Amino acid sequence: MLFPRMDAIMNNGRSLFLAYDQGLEHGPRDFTVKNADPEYILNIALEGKYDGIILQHGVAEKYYHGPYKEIPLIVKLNGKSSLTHLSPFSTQLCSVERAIKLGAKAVGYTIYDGSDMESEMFKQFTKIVEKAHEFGIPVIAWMYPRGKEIKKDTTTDVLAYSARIGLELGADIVKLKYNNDPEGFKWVTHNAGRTKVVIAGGDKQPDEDFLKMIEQAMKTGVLGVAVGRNIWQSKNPFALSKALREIVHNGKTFEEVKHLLDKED
Ligand code: FBP
Repeated sequence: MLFPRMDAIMNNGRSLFLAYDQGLEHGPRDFTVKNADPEYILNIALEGKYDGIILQHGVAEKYYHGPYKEIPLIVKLNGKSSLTHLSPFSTQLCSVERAIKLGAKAVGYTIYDGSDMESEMFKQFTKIVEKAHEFGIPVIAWMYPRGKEIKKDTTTDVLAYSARIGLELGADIVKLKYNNDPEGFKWVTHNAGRTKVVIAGGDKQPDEDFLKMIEQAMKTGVLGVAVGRNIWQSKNPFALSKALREIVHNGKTFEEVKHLLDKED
């Protein structure tokens, strides 16, 4: 087994990932004419110097070419649409080997802990960890507690349990929702142990509120962020990415970077 090469998706000990798998998860309701085009997103990732672009294998195969290869690719190995209302379950769609052929530097997988189907996802995820680590590829677990017993998915207890499951199952990074409770979230990152934590973005919020949330979250022991709609649904995704990068990678505050938002893309 090789030691997973985390450096390929980190910079100065921090990570900034751009998520673009929502076309499968949510469908075109998230899109405009502009951001439905994967090239638009890849240009944001390239210019914004993201440490990873998260794509499904189909999009990677058709668009991850030429200059875009500079952006480290993270292939999401499972996924589901929002067209069904079955128990939360997201099955594996792409193999680790295919992801590597497409150029992946890391792979991702969503686990709905708390779902009736969690054992199936635990099993698939564990096999992915085994295979990816044979190749020295880090594995990111989207830990999304979901199911009849999960009344609220952002309490500190629920998030800390999710973080811990990620560690127990061999994730190198867990992706979690941030609950706007910095003290509580320190308990969450503590429970992740040597597994690193990145936070998800969620529904679009005003650019300023989004950056303030990230500034706060960065003080809780997280590695960084893996965000999508808050960036590419913004009117100024390029300027916003620059400001975000300053906060995540250079420890700047919202007050120090807000002037960057004045510049229109
Ligand atoms: P956003 O920053 O746009 O919320 O993306 C994060 C993400 O984890 C995506 O990778 C994924 O497509 C989506 O959220 C899943 O969201 P949900 O299952 O909550 O609808």
